[in-house]
Amino acid sequence: MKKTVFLGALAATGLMAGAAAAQTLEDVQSRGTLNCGVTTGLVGFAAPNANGEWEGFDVALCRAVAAAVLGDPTAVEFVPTTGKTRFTALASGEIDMLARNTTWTFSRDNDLKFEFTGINYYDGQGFMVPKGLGVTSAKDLDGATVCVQTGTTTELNLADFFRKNNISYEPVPIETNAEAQQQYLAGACDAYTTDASGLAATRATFEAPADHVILPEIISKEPLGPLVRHGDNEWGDIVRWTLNALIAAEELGVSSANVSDMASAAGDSPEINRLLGTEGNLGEMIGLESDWAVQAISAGGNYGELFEKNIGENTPIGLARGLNAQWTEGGLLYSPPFR
Ligand SMILES: N[C@@H](CCC(=O)N[C@@H](CS)C(=O)NCC(=O)O)C(=O)O
Repeated sequence: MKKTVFLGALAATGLMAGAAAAQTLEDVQSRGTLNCGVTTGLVGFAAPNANGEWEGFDVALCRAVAAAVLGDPTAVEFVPTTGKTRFTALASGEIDMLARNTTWTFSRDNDLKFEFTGINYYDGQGFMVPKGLGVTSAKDLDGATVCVQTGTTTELNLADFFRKNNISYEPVPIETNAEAQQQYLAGACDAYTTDASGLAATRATFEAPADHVILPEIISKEPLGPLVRHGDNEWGDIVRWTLNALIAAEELGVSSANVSDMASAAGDSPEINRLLGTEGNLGEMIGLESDWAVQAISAGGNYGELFEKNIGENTPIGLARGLNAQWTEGGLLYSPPFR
């Protein structure tokens, strides 16, 4: 019942924000900064570093959008949001876009009235347990206490999984990843469940990561991506095509190391020329400068560079590309053409 009331209120806010939504590009340009909603902290995806600067794979997307629109990847105000507060923050206009490990679902799109503008990480939900528990499969968790973040798809999938397998569990509801980590390590729950990337990121910060295992079952699809308000199409296109530009740049071999060279004069790849604005007028079509994609790619690199730097196999998080490889490498990343 409580949930219905909450969603109802959110829908009303969404409608009010809808009227102002079409303004977002102008708002960002006149403000001179992008208000980007991120997590409260998930190392590798979005967290402040020792100097208090936000870093991570989702943070990099905010910076790429700021670079494309404002020519400055540092012109971003990062707004920390929890699983519960993120949608109100977007619907109310407090943030211009959300880049926060957020799963694209039917009801978030159609009921909460948001527009997902792509997928920057194909994920799925998993479980982590202390090795000492001796559990090797999620199906052995009958009767377990499970730490889970509220306001997430995680909560719903957890219920579905136990119901489908006719086993029981006791949820330990938690608001933030930091709190979940603390509760889990203190033994307040037998298992922690969240997106598999989040489990890897969380475990990487443990003192003894090897004392914890991530169980083999992936119980859901979690296509994570950036979102804007429904009806905010022009702005949505900018977020969508900035992500596509980073993905296409990797496919086409454009990187932070060679982008300024490649952008200095038209080369012999027509698609690279269109992407970098040395040919055609794609920038104008999207309401931006002709070098918008050059700016986005220069901000932190192409998709592959952002992946390797923040969450890849040579980082403590150690994620393989897997489904997040380019389509040419057997993965799901597939940018529509730049033409
Ligand atoms: N993808 C799921 C779960 C998102 C989620 O809350 N993930 C956690 C762990 S991966 C997170 O980002 N926590 C950071 C925080 O607590 O601020 C959803 O969209 O509901």
